[in-house]
Amino acid sequence: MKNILVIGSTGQIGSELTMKLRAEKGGGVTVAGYIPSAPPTGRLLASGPSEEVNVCNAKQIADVVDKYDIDTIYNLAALLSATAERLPLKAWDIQMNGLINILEVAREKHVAVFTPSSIGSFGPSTPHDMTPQDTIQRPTSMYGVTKVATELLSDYYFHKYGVDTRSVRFPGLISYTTPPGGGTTDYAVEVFYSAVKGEEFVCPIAAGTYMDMMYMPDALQAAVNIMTAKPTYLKHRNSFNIASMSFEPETLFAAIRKYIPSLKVRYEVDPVRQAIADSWPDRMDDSCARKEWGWAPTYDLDSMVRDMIANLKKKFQL
Ligand code: VAH
Repeated sequence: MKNILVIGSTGQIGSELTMKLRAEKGGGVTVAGYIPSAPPTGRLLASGPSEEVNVCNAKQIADVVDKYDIDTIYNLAALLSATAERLPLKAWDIQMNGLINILEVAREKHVAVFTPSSIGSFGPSTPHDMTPQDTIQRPTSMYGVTKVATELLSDYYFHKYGVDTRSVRFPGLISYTTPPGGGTTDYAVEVFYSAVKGEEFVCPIAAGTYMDMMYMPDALQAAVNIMTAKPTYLKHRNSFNIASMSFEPETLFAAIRKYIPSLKVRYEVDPVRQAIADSWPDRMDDSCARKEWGWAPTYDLDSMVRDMIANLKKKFQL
C-alpha cells in the first residue's frame, strides 16, 4: 500500500499528478501538500486530504510524513525557468534548501523520493541532437543549475544513505488543465488557448527553435511508472531522459491549423526565454528509460493537438 505526499500539489504537474495517484487502485492515501498562497480547490480539495507543506520547513514535512505514514514523496515544488531567472535566490532556496529538507526526512524515515529534472539541466555545450543520457551538463540558467544539483544531490542520498531517489528529465509539458507559469516552453500551451478563442497569438520563442515537448498524460504516467519500476533494473536514477516529440513553433502552429485554420500568430521574441531555449537540447535520446523501466509515450504531435483542442473547447464551452 502506497501512502504518498505530493509537495507542490497545486502546480502545473502536481495538480494533475495528485488526481492520477488518487485514482490509481492501491488502497493508500495521496496527500496534497500546498503552500498558503496556492491552496487546493475544487476536485483536488474534495478528493482527498491536504496539508500545508512548505519545503523550506523541515518539521512540516516530517510531521505530515509521520501523520499519514508516508512512504513516497513526489517533490514538485519549483520555480520554472523564466521565473527562476527573475528570482534566482528564491529558486535556489525552494529547489535546493527545500530538496535537502526532503532528503533528510526521507533518510530518517525511509521514504522514497521523486524530484523531476528537466531538459533545462543541459546547457549550450551539451550535444543538442539525440542528447545522450550521460553527457555534459553545464546549464546557463539558475533553473538548470538547480536541476543539475538536484540530480547530483538525489544520487548522493541514494549512494551514501540508500534513499530510494528516482527522477526523469521532463521536456516541456503541455496540458489543458492547469495553465503553466513562468516557463520557457509555455508558448506551446498558451497558443492553444489563443487558437480556440480565435485570438492572435504572440509567440515569445523564435521560429526554428526546437525543444523536446510532451503531453501531460504521458508525463504523469512516467512519474508513476518510474517509482514502481523494479530497483534492480535501474542502472540510472537521477535522472532519466524521457522524450516523445520535438518541434519548433511553426511545426506546432501548422498542426493546430489542421483543426483551426484561422490561427493567427506573430512573433515578439522574449530574449530571456529565447536564450534559455537556445541552450536546451533539440531532441533527447531516451533509450535508457525505455530499456531500464519500459518508458513509452502514447501521444504524438497530432493526437496531442487533437486532444488539447477538444478539451479546451469543452473547458470554455466553445
Ligand atoms: C520550463 N516547462 O519551461 C518548464 C520545463 C523543460 C521546460 O522545465 O521552465
